[in-house]
Amino acid sequence: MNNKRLLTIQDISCVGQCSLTVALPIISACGIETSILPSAVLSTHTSGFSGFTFRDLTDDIPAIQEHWQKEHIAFDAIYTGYLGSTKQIDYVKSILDTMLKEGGQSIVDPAMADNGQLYPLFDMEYVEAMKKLCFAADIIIPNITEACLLTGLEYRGEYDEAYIDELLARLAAAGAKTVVLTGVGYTPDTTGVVVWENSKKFYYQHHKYPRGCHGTGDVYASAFVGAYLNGKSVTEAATIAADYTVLCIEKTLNDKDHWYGVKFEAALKDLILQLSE
Ligand code: PXL
Repeated sequence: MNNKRLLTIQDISCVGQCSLTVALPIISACGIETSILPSAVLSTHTSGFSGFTFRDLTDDIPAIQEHWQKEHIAFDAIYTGYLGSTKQIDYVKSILDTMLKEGGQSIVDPAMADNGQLYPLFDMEYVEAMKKLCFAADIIIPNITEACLLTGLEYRGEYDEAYIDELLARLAAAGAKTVVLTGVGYTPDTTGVVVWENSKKFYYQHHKYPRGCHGTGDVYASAFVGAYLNGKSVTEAATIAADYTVLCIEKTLNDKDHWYGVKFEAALKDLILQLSE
């Protein structure tokens, strides 16, 4: 166990294996003290369930921040995911600006869209606010859809390396520091992750399973954060998180009823082993 303390800000989807119910166990299993700030409480996630409840916790955030400041609480890293409202993004930006220890790292997963579409509760005002958070962060973890929304590049389901280079160039021009771009595949049966750091590009390709699994973005980002805070480089952490996510998908594929998330619990021991190597 190292002595790093992380804060993660994202929603509690009570059922559905995403956001905090994924981030907390994965990052804790990586040996990192994990504090949480729930952005909202939902009965389930919003992709595939209907009639979910949604309680926005935006108005609770300033008092929570104020209390932490009175207690001189600060974090070695802050990792944000799915947020509750456009107004909340400004509050979260203030937490990133004021609650990190010196040299602390901010890691933002814009968690707002996939497969060319915004998630149900979001609009372009939310995207505009998310730009401010992403372009101030040390590391961002968007998928291609989110990167397109952040840069105004047209989303394409099929693309070549020049398209990805254009996306990375636009992110960099807008202020992105280090980018971990997920879901990048140049052939039908492969996908992977592109890391853009210090103007250098690194690509890790792996197998793509035909069935898309919900929640893999959160599993990936959480494993990345856990590995990175264990002292792995960005490229090592990106690779470890990719291997872990693929394993989680493999543990889930044979269960047709398990459509709402991946069985990340079944692969945690493999992630822990990887980190001890
Ligand atoms: O996995 C991203 C996510 C997180 N939280 C909620 C969601 C989604 C994706 O749909 O609906 C509530």
